[in-house]
Amino acid sequence: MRSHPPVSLIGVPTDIGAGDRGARMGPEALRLAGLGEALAARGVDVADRGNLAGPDNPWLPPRDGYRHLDEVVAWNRLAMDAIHAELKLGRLPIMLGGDHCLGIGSITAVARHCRETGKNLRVLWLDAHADFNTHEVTPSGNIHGMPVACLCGIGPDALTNLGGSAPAISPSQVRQIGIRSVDEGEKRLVKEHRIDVYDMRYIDEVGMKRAMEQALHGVDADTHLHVSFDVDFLDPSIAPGVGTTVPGGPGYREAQLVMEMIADSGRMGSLDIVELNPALDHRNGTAMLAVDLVESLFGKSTLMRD
Ligand code: HAR
Ligand code: MN
Ligand code: MN
Ligand code: MN
Repeated sequence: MRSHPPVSLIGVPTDIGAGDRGARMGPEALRLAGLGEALAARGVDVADRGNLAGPDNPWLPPRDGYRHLDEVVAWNRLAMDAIHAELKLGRLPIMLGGDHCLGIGSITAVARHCRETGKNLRVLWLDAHADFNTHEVTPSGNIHGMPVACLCGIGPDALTNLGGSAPAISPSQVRQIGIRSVDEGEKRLVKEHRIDVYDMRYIDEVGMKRAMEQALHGVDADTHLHVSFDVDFLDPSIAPGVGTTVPGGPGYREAQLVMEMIADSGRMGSLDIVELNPALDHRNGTAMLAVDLVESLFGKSTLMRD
C-alpha cells in the first residue's frame, strides 16, 4: 500500500455562498458517514481539527450581484488560514464543506504554499458547473457559482486578493471534469480564459479514462495536485444530497475511475469536499458515497496494481 502524508480534516460548516441552505451540515454528515475512520483503516494518520466558526447566514437577496459578500470573505479567510497552517505542517488538508465558494480560500492557501515550496499547482475541478460567473453575468448572485473566476483574478478585490497576491492561480492550472451546466454569460468567460474543460459531451465521446489521462498529463514529482470535489459532479441518481443537481453526470464506476486515476498519480496534496447538503439527502447516502470515493482517492481500489 502506498504511504500517504498525514491528513487533517477541517470542517467549514457554512452555506453562505449557496442558493439553498443545508451545506452547513456537510462536515457532520461526512463524519457520521465515517470519513475519518475509513482513512484511518487504510493506514492514514488522520487528525480531525473540528469545525471553523464564522458568521451566520443572513439569507438576504443579492446586492450589486453578490449575495453575502462580506460573510463569504470572512469564511474564506478562515478556511485559507486553517488550510495553509496544515500545509505548512506537511499535512494533507481535507476541507469538509460547506458550499463551493470555500474553494477560493482553500485554493488560495494551496497556491501560496506552492509558491513557498516551489511546487507546480494543478487544480482538478470535479463539478457539474464551471463556477466561473461574475457579478455581471451571474443568474443568482450566489458566490458558489464564482470561485474559479475569483481564483483567476476575476471578481471582487476582497476575494481575488484574499491571499495578498492576485491572481491566486492562472487558468492554465485548472482542469474541469464533468461539466454540464454553464450559464450563457459564463460560457463566454470560460472560453475567453481558455479553461481546460472536459465536459460530459467530451467524456461521452472519448471516455473517462482518456479524459482523465489528458487532465493529468504533465503531473509529475514536482506537482501539487489539488482536488476540488463538488459532490454535484456525480449523477443525481446516485448523489441526490446536493442543492443544484444536474442530470447526466458520472455514474458510480466512472466516478470511481476518476478517483483511482488520481490516486495512481500519487500527487494529491489537498482536497475539498463541497456542496454536500444533508437536508436534501436520503439516509446520509450521498455522504456515504462521498466517503467511498475518498477511500478510492487514497488507493482503496488499486490493490491489484501495487
Ligand atoms: N451557475 C449557477 C449560478 O451561478 C449555479 C451554480 C451552482 N454552483 C454550485 N457549485 N453548486 O458548482 O448561480
Ligand atoms: Mn462547484
Ligand atoms: Mn506554506
Ligand atoms: Mn456544482
